[in-house]
Amino acid sequence: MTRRTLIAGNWKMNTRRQAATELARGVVDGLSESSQVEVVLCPPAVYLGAVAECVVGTPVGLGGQNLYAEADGAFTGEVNAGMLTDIGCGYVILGHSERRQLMGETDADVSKKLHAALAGNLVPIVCVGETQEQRENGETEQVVSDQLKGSLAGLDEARAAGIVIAYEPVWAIGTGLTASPEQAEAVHAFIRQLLSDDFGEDVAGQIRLQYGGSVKPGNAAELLSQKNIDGALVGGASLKAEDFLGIIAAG
Ligand code: G2H
Repeated sequence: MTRRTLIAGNWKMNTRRQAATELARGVVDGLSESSQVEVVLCPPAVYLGAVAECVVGTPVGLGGQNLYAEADGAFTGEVNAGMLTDIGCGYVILGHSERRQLMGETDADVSKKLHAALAGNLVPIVCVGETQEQRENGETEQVVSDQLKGSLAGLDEARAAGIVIAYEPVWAIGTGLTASPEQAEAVHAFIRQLLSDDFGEDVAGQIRLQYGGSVKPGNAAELLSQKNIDGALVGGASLKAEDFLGIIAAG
């Protein structure tokens, strides 16, 4: 099963309009024409429109960092799937650990968002991952399994093949610590097996699994060479075009 490598830049709550457009243009201009890697930029929601203008007509895609799982209505401050597709998004990050930890997002919330994303023709990038304490207690597989089952609740085989899972060990996010390629591959293989149990081997073989957590140009090639690592969700290193392009080149 060949899975196209997917490198997504999660800009989190960074940049201003000018920095966002310069960064997007830097990625678009620096992308090798022969690159086989799929590239997606996920800027803050308020800059999606400005970044969309930079990437429209290029191979670079656009994604949201979150959505609200309801149709239009009285939901002050929220953005829904229809708005994201309208502005040019093809992807949306869901259940990032920062949203789980800081905004109290639960697996049930993520599941609702997943179904809203799919109904809105967005590819969901569903994030899972254990904390340092959970890893030290030997709970990694249980935590990842619970998050995955809860977040994908109600998903059928037909739609499962199109989703993306990002394994992001919380202890490696923005800390400079990175899971070793072997540590990351072990959890990715475990996730692939869980997906196979739920959706069958064929569908599981089509689902792309990204690694996230302090991915940099210097560690990307080894991570991306692992059998079950099909891409990267990049935070800090996606804020400099040169670094992000270095990661893409490693794919
Ligand atoms: C993990 C990752 C992007 P960073 O959150 O989602 O961020 O690369 O800064 O660890």
